[in-house]
Amino acid sequence: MSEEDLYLGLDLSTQQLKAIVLDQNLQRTHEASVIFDTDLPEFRTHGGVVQDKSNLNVVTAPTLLWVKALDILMDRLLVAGMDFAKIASISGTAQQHGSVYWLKNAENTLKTLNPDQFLHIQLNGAFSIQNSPIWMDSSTSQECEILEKAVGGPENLAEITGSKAYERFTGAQIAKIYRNKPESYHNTERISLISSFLCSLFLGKIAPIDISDGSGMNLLDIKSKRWHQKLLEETAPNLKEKLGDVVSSYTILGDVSSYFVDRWCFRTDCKVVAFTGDNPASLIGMRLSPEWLAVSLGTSDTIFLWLNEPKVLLEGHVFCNPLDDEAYMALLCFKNGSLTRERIRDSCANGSWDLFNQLLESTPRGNFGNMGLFYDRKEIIPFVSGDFCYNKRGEKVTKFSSLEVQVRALIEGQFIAKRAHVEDIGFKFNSETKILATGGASKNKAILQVLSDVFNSPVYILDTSNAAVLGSGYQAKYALYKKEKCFKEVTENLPEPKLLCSPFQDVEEIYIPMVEKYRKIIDVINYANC
Ligand code: ADP
Ligand code: XUL
Repeated sequence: MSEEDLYLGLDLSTQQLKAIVLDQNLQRTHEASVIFDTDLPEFRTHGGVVQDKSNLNVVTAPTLLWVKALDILMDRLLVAGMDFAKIASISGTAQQHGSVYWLKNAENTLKTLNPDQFLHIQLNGAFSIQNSPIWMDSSTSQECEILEKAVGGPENLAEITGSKAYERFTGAQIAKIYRNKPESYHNTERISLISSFLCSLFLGKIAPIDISDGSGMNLLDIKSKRWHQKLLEETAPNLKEKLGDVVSSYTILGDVSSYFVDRWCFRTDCKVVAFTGDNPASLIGMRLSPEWLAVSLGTSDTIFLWLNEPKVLLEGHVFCNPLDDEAYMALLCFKNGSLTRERIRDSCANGSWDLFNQLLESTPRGNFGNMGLFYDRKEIIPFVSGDFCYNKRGEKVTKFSSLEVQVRALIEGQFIAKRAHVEDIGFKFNSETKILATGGASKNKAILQVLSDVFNSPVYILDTSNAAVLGSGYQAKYALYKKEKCFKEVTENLPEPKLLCSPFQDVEEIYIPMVEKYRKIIDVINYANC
């Protein structure tokens, strides 16, 4: 290992393929990206995906698009001045749950690629299913029922695999392919997750699925870290052989393939480290440890937690931890995040975040007892939609008495709900708890102050707008040094998160009762929906 060594991280997300190159201090030296819709218009994707016109629940992406994107990305890195011979190791990440179907003999093609030709020319005939189902698909409710029944219900499935059955999860997607296209299924040599598919291109053979991304399939026993036999049998025949064995997320899988050595001048001993899902990679990129709660305020809002023990979650997901085989991580997804905040900003503050913040800051903590819950789209946790506004007497009203009350009701309501659900999964708040805020709305200090108050915890920010791709760069280095150093030591030169907001003294008196009020409201809504 030399001081000159560099680390390559990749992220194949829904809309683009990104690469980042990091030096020994994990500072970026090069970056490149390929936007699917605009850089590869011939695939006719919108937002990187293809929605079936006859059934809007069916959402896929052309597998070859991703291969072609890699051809372009490599060229762009070269144009940016990249000397690939300096790269000591590669790791990567991808949108979770989607699957890639390799046609018989595809592995042989991968092993014998001609360095004079593009990958997409040579892999054109390598897939038995041309369009990969992705995480936005929601067309597999029947298959979900079958999986839950196979193990005695949703709770048992959640205990075994970390999640109850979800339509986007890979098990249900594979089951649907087997039922609808049995011939294509039988012609499939191997099935990869999108992360292990991208890894396979660098490795020159089919890469194993890592346990962390593998936890997003409803097929892996997250405690034994082995495929669950009964669930495999219920899904499709001979599935074990098609999936191959799983590995720890930081496993060094081997040297980069001769294709990359001959075409792009990688060194022959450049290591390929297992690739993982974007949420596990974000946990790495945020350098999360057990006392932290990461709250990402993006298009949708997500909460990440480090777990030392697995838990049974009926709302949310438990994945094997990508840094530590003994540990786990929890992920809670809330669909109504920034887009709902934008809706209220537009109706109350004329589209201005500054005005929105003035309104928010002109109301007191607790909002005079008013409380609002706003779900523009059917929420994931809880499974409800619509606006729910309650005045200080607890009466349901159609709207609040003023714009400022409306704005505070939205922000408090969003964070009160998150606190309730984080408590529900057993997270214990104490004086050590710290919140790491990321995502687009983490720029907004007024919103973060409410987050700090509702959770009664200090809020920090980290300049990691690209946590997933950074995480894969960190993992590339960590895997090489794992025998000598822990993750904290490998990343010790990176800046610490910056403290932005601290909670006011009186917040527990105000927000503990509001969290209880929220629980009652949700019970009533759920009862009415039954
Ligand atoms: P994604 O989850 O798609 O990666 P981002 O994390 O980039 O998205 O977040 C995008 C969102 O950030 C936008 O929808 C926007 O509403 C929100 N945002 C940007 N600036 C602000 C701000 N100053 N205050 C609140 N929200 C903001
Ligand atoms: C997580 C999920 C998405 C995808 C795409 O369960 O479906 O976050 O990983 O980013």
